[in-house]
Amino acid sequence: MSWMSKRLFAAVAAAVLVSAYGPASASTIVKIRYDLGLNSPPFDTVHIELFDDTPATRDNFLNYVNGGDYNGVVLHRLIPGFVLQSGGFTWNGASLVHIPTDPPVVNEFARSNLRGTVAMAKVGGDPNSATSEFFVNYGDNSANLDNQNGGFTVFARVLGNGMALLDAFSTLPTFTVSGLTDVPLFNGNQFVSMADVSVTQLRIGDTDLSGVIDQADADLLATTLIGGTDEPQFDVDENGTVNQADLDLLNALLLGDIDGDGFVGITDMNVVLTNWNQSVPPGDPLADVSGDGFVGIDDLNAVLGAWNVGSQPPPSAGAAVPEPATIGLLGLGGLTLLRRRHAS
Ligand SMILES: [Ca+2]
Ligand SMILES: [Ca+2]
Ligand SMILES: [Ca+2]
Ligand SMILES: [Ca+2]
Repeated sequence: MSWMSKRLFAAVAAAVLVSAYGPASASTIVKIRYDLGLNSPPFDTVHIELFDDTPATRDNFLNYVNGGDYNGVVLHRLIPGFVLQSGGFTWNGASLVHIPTDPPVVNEFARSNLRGTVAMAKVGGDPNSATSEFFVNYGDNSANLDNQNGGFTVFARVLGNGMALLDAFSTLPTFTVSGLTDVPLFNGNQFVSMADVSVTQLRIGDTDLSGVIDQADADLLATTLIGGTDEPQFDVDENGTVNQADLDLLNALLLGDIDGDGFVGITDMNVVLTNWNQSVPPGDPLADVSGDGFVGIDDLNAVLGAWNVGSQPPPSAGAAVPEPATIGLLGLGGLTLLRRRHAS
């Protein structure tokens, strides 16, 4: 083993100790994918994290989400620098009509209406009147919205670079449609609608929320260690703080995740075992994690070193997912056997 790979695997071993931390309580994440028609920016999805300290508001919002009620709902009120409001109206071909609403939810104002937070809209003069409509705060609206009408209940925040997309919306011209005075439209005639609003699972380590875990996520995490963040996808070891240990663990994951599914497990080990004792061309990434041109114990150690790190993507229909405990036993048994073979 070269000096470099010794250093590498020492780092991996250190990362394994860190992964012994238990997972923190998972927050609820809702993904909002916008239908942008032909006007597609580089991305179209925003993730918001729901707060647990406004439970009635959270559950009310989730009722609409899980009922599919927000799908097709348009952005209907844009005030640049102030708010972007949605959650109320769909276009029926002739006018904007309000979606059916559940009974109003009790006001739970607790957090400030700061930039990037999401709050419930309500009827003037009635603090407990929020139903389906919500808005994103473009700026620090605390001086106004924390006091008006009992305070507007902040129940979520925009994650990652989601505000970049919402900021882009704020440049759209607005029109009066069906009596609503500030409706943003593309090309003067195209609504911005929410194509899909659904509860989703954040993949820990997918720091840029792209859906795949790769070097870009490690690069972003490295930057974040300087800039600071408390977003859950950055906290790879799920201990509540983001620091070097998370970067070490993410790097270990990238090393051991040979098949690139964002999780280090049995499928990665199988790639190593299938190619065991084979010489491979220099730089061939297949199984030869250590890059020494040979698939052997160092590559297996990389997989074991990050074992069970990452989050497994949802299994495709019919695919069997082995129990983690069983995987661990198989893996360790295989290691003992292979070490013996290697030494002889
Ligand atoms: Ca990613
Ligand atoms: Ca951490
Ligand atoms: Ca994998
Ligand atoms: Ca190797």
